[in-house]
Amino acid sequence: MFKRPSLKSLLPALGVSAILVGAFLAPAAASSGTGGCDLTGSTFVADFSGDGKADMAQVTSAHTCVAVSTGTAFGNSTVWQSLAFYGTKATLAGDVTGTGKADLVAVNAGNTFVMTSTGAAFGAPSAWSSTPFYGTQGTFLADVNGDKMADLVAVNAGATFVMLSNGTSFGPPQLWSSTPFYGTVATLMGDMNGDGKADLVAVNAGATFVMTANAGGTAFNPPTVWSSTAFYGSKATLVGDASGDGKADLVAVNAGATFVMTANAGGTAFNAPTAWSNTAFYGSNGTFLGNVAGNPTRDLVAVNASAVFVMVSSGTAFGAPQGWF
Ligand SMILES: [Ca+2]
Ligand SMILES: [Ca+2]
Ligand SMILES: [Ca+2]
Ligand SMILES: [Ca+2]
Repeated sequence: MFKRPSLKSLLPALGVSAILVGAFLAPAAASSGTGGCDLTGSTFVADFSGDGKADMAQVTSAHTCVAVSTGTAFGNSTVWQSLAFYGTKATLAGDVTGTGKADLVAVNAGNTFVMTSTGAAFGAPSAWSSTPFYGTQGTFLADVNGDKMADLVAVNAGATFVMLSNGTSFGPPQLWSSTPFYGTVATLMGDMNGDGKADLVAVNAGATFVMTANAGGTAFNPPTVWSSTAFYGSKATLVGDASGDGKADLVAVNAGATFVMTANAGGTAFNAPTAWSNTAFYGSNGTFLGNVAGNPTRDLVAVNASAVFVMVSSGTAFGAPQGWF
């Protein structure tokens, strides 16, 4: 989900915004040192400060930095924890404590650690599980039972398991589906039907399937076809509520345009694809969906080596690129 394709930087169409970069970043800033926050490392877009606007975090082997969103830009990136914090199997962001502030989770082969957010810093890492728990097809952090605390989900080739968060630790693994369910193009998670519980999405070359979390939040329902249209992006395929109706949508980022399939009103299938932007827009260090502007819609964020751009969603389209960092 947070893969960092090795892509070239943003296309020339965005060059006009590049002049904003110098205001925030010293040229050739080093990644080492206690205060050397820059755009190196893995990027996460989530609301770490808890004000309703998604922020940007950078996890490096030296420290974790956060640049808080003002709603129209990301502020200075500052050290929130001066420790190395990442998992050998996965590093994930989500609100595991239910405080409204996103935390960081490191999944190792034999245990899982959490750094909780205070809203202005990350606390010291603490062990939340000493059970080996990760998936061969994907490891995700999402609230599958609707209690506002993000849970760990491990997708294997033949089954999907969940470890529920209780706010201070992850519980024992539970079998949530014994149906093989993952996508040949992408496996993603989001609340597709708007019931407050995260669902699994499998994107294949010619169709997209969804396994919704059941009403009781105890297992995944059987898979259903949500679209038989080929739909994925050459640069990124993302899930998030771009339209702002409470149901997550599927976003395909191509080299020259971005398309969206919104979830239908009933939360039972995807509507037909529509173009939301004809601007080339993707990042060399990752492309993300997050409500950085603070409205109900998720915006598109392109993180490059030395600059970050945002296209704010109107609910039916993405606006022109803006320099945010
Ligand atoms: Ca925030
Ligand atoms: Ca939960
Ligand atoms: Ca759901
Ligand atoms: Ca939506």
